[in-house]
Amino acid sequence: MMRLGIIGLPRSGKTTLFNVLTGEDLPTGPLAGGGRFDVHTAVVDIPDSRLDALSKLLKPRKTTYAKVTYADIGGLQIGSGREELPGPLMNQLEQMDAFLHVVRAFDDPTAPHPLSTIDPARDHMAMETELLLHDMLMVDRRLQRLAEERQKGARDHGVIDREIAFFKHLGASLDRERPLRTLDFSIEETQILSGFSLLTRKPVLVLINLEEGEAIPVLDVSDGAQMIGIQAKLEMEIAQLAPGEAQAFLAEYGIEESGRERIIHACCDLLEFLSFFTFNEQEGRAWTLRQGSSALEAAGAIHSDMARGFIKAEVIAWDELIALGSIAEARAQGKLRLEGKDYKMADGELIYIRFSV
Ligand SMILES: Nc1nc2c(ncn2[C@@H]2O[C@H](COP(=O)(O)OP(=O)(O)O)[C@@H](O)[C@H]2O)c(=O)[nH]1
Ligand SMILES: [Mg+2]
Repeated sequence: MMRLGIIGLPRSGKTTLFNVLTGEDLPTGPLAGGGRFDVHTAVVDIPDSRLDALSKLLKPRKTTYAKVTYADIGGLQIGSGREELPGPLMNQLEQMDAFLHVVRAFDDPTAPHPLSTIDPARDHMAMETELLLHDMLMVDRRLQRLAEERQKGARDHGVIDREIAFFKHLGASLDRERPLRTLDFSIEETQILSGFSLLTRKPVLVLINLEEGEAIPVLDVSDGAQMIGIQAKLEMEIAQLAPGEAQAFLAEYGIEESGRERIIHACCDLLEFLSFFTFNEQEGRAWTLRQGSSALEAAGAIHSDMARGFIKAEVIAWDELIALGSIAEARAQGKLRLEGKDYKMADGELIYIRFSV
């Protein structure tokens, strides 16, 4: 399951966004949180209109959406990265697959900005800098340890020297203010890194929290991050309306996709996830996988037995099935393709696994 951590300066709208994404009703505003360490977590369905269309056609008893975990992580602020982050905060940040970085562009005198003025470019850099500083600290500490190890002769010198060179390379990138997410790592390097919580490795979706009707400012977020505009407060008000009212409201404002859907879809792109679907009489269900995953990995996501006893997969794109009108018709026309275990799954496919254990 995808885990997305909401970060940003105090009063940027993190908790407001969390409410939008999860349907919760946590208190927001100057009296709530205010920069202290504070985490709220919720697991919610990923809305998926493709799954809805398939369920309408195939009529399973129930429909199960893929899930995502959102965590509203308060406590990162200017100066946080200069020393070691408190354990519980570090622990939370480390667990995330990606960050949703909320950057404040709205003005609201009742919720003063911690730096008094509204400056999205400054705030974006400030948070990036905290993450960079934190990673520098981790890299320096590791280099010290490696130097000690080398002196003691604890491990083979060649191995230690390679690791030292690698961490120096990371340090050089950080010194140039290049987040580690902009670097490519070999399998060996990824293994070395697996024991370290380096925060700038994680993908970031920058969410510019706009004033109603305001255009998105031009920010340089080219460092492997992506950016979209949101109106968290308005979205929260919409999310708290009754479903029928919300529809009317969205239509009135000419909003095609709710903020919640837009953000989750941007995250799936950012993290290079794909969705696939399984159906039987009982249940129609959506699953998420890394892009480039095979049919065998898809089977393994459903059940380890299916991977172990994998024979073949029958595969069809969701919209092709909708156009054909039924599984029987798809089969009759030879559109239900028979694929082997190495088949690379594409986004939006319906799959039936043939297996025997
Ligand atoms: N005008 C406006 N106010 C917002 C928006 N998003 C959040 N706020 C307000 O900003 C204040 C701080 O929001 P909150 O979600 O608690 O920020 P957090 O400290 O980052 O969790 C609250 O008073 C919100 O109502 C927005 O999009 N527009
Ligand atoms: Mg908050």
